[in-house]
Amino acid sequence: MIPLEFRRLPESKMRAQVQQLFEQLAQRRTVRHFSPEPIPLEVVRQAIHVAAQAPSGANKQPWTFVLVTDPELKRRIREGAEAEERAFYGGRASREWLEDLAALGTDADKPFLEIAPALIAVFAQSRSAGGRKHYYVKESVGIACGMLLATLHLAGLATLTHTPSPMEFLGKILGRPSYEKPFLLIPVGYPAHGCQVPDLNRKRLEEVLVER
Ligand code: IYR
Repeated sequence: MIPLEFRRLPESKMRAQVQQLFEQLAQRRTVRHFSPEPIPLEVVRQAIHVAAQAPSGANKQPWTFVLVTDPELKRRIREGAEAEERAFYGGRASREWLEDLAALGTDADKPFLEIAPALIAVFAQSRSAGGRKHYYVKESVGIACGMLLATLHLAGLATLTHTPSPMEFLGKILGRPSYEKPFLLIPVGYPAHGCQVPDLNRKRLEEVLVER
């Protein structure tokens, strides 16, 4: 054990911080139309380093982030994703699911997988390379992904949480070992000029918070 480094803030500072974060993060929107312009990759690498500070079950840190910028790999990932998405939109998805997606305007075409300058493929490790068990893997990797999305947004970059399903093609294309399962595919970049997003609302605090 070592002493904790912890700085108490005056209440006025606490309020200001949380208000500022609310205003910034409420602005985050999933973007599906990217500009092909390059982005500072060092910022993306640092954002991944931030994500890797997330808490995890027994501190196993059961995540791998693959930063993909190679055009040929992006092309193959698009090909793999679109094959799954065609099956999804062409019959695998229930009618209710397709109804729920209608407002988003999505379909099986995923040009953003080639246009976005970078893709982050996040993998969840069910165990270590040496065979040791990992715990609460989805919770841990989910928290890290939340931190990653928030960081990239605060750093001025747009993201999309893309989950073609199933994603087995990702592990094959990127040469990941069998104990790593694809978790999330995150295109990163600047929004295309004139990019539009669905007009959606977030729930009010009273709808999501219960106090007892
Ligand atoms: N993976 C598909 C479908 C899709 C599913 C959900 I849930 C979304 O919030 C959005 C899309 C696609 O990417 O089009």
